[in-house]
Amino acid sequence: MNVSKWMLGLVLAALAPAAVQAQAALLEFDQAWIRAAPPATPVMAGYVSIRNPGLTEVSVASVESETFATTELHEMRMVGQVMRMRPLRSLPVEPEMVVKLEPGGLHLMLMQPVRELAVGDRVEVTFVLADGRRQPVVFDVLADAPLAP
Ligand SMILES: [Cu+2]
Repeated sequence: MNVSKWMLGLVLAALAPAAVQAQAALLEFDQAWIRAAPPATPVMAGYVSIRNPGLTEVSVASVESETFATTELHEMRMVGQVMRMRPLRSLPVEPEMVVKLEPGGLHLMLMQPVRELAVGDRVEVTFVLADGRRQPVVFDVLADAPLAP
């Protein structure tokens, strides 16, 4: 074995773990918005379209934001005749799938904003993936849902 082949072997060995990790893609976020609310409203809702461009499932474990005291992922479900919401433990996004957080369904529950938010403001919310990776996403504060692209 000559030196250059030996070097190549070292390089490939070093790359292998990275190649395996690369299978879990980062998520793609689109149409991220928070519904504007009257001043002093204690709870706001955020919506976003989340796409997994990869080949393996990617799961959102939690959401964080410095702009709110508490930030949770919520789902809506019918309990008897009543629509209730409850926190999700995690939000799995299947490969090639889009999960939509939208009014009446999945949403971000954004509690106790630390400052007043008005239409036109932008707020960063970080999505923490199950494997620990963090994806900050900028949300626009809007009066109503943005038009679909
Ligand atoms: Cu909620």
